[in-house]
Amino acid sequence: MQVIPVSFPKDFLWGVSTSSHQFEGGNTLNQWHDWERSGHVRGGPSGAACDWWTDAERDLDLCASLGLNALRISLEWSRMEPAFAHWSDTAVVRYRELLRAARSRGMRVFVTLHHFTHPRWFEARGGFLDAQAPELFRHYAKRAVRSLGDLVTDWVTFNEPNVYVAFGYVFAEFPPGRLNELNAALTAFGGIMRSHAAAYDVLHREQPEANVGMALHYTAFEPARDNPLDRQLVDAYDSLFNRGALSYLMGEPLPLPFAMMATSVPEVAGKADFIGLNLYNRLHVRAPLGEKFGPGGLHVPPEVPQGDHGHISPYGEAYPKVVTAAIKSWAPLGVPLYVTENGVPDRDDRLRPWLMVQSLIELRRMWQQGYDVRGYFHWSLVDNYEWSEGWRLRFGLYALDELTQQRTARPSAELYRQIIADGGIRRETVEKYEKEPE
Ligand code: IFM
Repeated sequence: MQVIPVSFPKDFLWGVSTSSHQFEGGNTLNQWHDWERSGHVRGGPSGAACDWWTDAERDLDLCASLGLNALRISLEWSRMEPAFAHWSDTAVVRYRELLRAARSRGMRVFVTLHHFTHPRWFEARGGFLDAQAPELFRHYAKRAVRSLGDLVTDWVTFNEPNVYVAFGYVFAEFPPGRLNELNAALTAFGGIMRSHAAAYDVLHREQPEANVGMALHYTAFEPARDNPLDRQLVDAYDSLFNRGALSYLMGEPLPLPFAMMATSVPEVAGKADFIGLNLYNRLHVRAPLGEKFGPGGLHVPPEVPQGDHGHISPYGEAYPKVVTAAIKSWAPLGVPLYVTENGVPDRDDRLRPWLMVQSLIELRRMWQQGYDVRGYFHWSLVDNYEWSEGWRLRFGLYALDELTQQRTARPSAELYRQIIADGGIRRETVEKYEKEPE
């Protein structure tokens, strides 16, 4: 056995993350299906996705072969409640099969209730702008825990509400496709915080041992120049996008001027048993808005490490140090943290091994310094449908041919398997991936 200079605790969770719309296939009752059909997605529709609704078991076998002891999936609300107040037993039967199949392969399953998609009927009411949204979400959470609660206790109410509102109400990349509507974005965010609080309460009421959290995207923002304007814009992004949910959970107001536009949700304070961090990128920020730069002055310098390029914009700089920044930023909440997503779009597997090794080294350093970080979930097991980029960005440890559904391991799959089997990273691996790939 090689020397393991980077080792992890015995009970550390090693997983992969997935989501319903990106993996199941055939989800035609949600707002994303309508968005795809109206031609908004550049890289094709989700179609059969990774075919999980008929055969997730094939991929669960891959998870087992990697030695995973954890898995993150999401429930598709539009399958659970296809029409308002009409609950589907078929969906429950399939999710029960899936959860049993994962558990029998040794995985603890974290279940997300909302991962960007919801029923068409809910969107028609205004989504999280609807004053009734928390009540509707509470019913859904109750149905989930009552029908699946004997198989799962780890619940993620929302995936990346910060991305959901930014892309849906500011950048027009996700449904409902609204542009530069910061007020609506903040109102929807407030609605999500209220819905989280409602779900948190009902999950705990129905299942006293429930472990309920939320998964937030955290991006490292860097001033493009050493000037006060760039730094101010960085602060604004950081306090709103990265730490908006943290302010709510800490019972603190958002910084000005956002506090004046935001909904106050005092009932959400303290309602998180853990936080999931989804960690990928660094973006450079340049103010005032220049023509050469993306929305809001965001910019990815061409010389930084980057994976697959989006149809129009770059995905972002692959940046392992975001792990440290995010953990330090969220530590004041005082609850356990999990890296619920980390990865890079990388068809050729050029950056992925380096990113995985360096991110894990950062994570382990944080843990050694006393930060309570309990697990790592790679995004993702196989290539999957990447929202407005369709099939263009390839995030899988396994390559997927979405037409034949054939899976082919990328070298990173073997690397992850080895790290998990060793419970750490071998010296030769640390040395091999010390430097950013050219
Ligand atoms: O695919 C997404 C996922 O749905 C949410 N977090 C980021 C991933 C990669 O962009």
